[in-house]
Amino acid sequence: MNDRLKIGITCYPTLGGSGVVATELGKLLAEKGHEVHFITHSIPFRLGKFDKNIYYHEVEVSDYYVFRYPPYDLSLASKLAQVAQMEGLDLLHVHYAIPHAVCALLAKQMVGDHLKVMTTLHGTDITVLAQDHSLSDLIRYAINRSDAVTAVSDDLIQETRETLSIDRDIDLVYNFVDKRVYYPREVTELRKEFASPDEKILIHISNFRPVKRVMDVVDIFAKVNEQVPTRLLFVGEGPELSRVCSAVKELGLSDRVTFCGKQDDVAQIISLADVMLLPSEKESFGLVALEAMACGVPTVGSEAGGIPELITNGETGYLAPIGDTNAMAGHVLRLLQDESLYSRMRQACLDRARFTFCNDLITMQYENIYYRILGRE
Ligand code: GMT
Repeated sequence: MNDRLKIGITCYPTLGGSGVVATELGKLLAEKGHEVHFITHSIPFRLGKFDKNIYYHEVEVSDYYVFRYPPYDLSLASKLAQVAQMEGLDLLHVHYAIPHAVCALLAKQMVGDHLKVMTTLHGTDITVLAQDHSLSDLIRYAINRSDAVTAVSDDLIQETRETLSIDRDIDLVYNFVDKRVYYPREVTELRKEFASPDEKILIHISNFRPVKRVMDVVDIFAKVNEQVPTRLLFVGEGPELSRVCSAVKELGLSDRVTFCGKQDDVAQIISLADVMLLPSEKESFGLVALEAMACGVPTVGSEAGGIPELITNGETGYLAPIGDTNAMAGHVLRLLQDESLYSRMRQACLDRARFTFCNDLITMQYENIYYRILGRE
């Protein structure tokens, strides 16, 4: 390693893909010898075992009676500045412009210009919040003032430029999975508990927000199950869950569908499945599809956002227009009924995950940007 860095990381510690990527990146940087300080409101859920290079600083929110709403953002900014000064941080790597980049920029003003701010965009800032005119100027400010900005897909970069009229450099750094965790697990015995040998298994993992179009998953599954006996595993929870449960019941499919709730060992569950379903309306990247790819499980989903940059249509999965559940069901059936196609695609998945989205490569890309903004290339 050419230079040991002191890095502060802020993310939503309990939120889906962005929290996972931020935490895994911090762990990998610590493994490489950097000193990593997580500054968040609770311990990141994937932080795991103790490491001498990893520190955690909790943001406590003051709740004085004069505050109508406890000011989390101010507490975060003040904690970022404190930790940066106390620990002599070189940079803050924050995930999401709102509120994290805004808070980091405030901390930078308090600490001094030597503290660099790098912002990673994961989607919702741009695809949801930037549509709100009361927030768009603030998001633009956070992006323009950061020392470096990265986005998780080229599609998100283009959308950021168009939505917010931004012309500064934005680096493309794809998400990654740790190949030591995401690989095809040996699940022969466990699989017997979910399906008989003649049955196939489909899986969907999400936070069940409307944008995930989980009802399309039910629709695709019902169509596939009419021709090939199939089981469906749902992993995760969220606002659409009860609607989905009711639909499954109404279709008389309850005995073929398992709602697993939130799960930690995602690689193990994915390894049970034959196909991952991701029919989202919006998806800046689609981390679950990469997790599946690394376990040798192809994805069938929509062409939304950055998904086509991750899934090569016809090689590592199949994509169809958003909402076209007939086409998606057709693709699943083709995969499930053609063994040689399936094993070719499985191998292509393993290769692509290992070479293009590998943890070593992506960690190095982030490190190079850190050194660049610190003038230590
Ligand atoms: O998809 C979500 O609702 C969660 C959100 C998050 O913050 O984790 O996901 C976003 O970031 C992930 C990690 O970069 C991406 O894989 C997801 O595609 C992205 N979600 C959307 O764009 C809707």
